[in-house]
Amino acid sequence: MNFTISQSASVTEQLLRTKPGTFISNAGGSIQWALGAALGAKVAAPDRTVVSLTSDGGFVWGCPVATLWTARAYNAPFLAIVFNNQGYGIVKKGVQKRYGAEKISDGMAFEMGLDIKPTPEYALVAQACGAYGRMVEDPADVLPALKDALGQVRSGRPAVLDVRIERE
Ligand SMILES: Cc1ncc(C[n+]2csc(CCOP(=O)(O)OP(=O)(O)O)c2C)c(N)n1
Repeated sequence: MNFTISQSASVTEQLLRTKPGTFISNAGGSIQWALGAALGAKVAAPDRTVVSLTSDGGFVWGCPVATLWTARAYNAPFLAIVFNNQGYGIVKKGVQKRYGAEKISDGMAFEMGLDIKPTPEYALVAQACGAYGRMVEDPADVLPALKDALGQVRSGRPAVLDVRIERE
């Protein structure tokens, strides 16, 4: 399930899927789609490994407590990967382009509601719901974290990787 936004080009470049039904996106504008869609996909196809690729805005809007708790309680584990750039990146970029990046200070971006900073600890949100949660900052940790998280999912526990692609 893919609803990445600012990172969508690199995601589609790197995930070359040729089998139908293995890469599902939403052509509409619902930024929160990937989290609930992953839960639905797992319920519909319990034998498949389901991975949700979501922006941080999409994760927040995806009602993560309800979704992860349900995945845990109803035994529908999936992996959610949060592309955490600590803000509504595409909207921020548009505003900066229109008004000039130098005119939009960090303080103004926050006041305009373009940042999600300081970032919530999404790994802890996951843990609070009985899911596995891990924050990843160092690119060298991405692969081990993915293996870890997929192992958790295969053992029956939903998992969230909070991947920091932009730092404070
Ligand atoms: C339901 C819904 N409300 C509002 C929007 C408008 N919108 C488009 S992108 C975006 C935020 C993008 O931020 P994020 O989801 O964190 O993705 P990023 O660009 O940072 O990768 C919003 C609010 C939308 N697409 N869908």
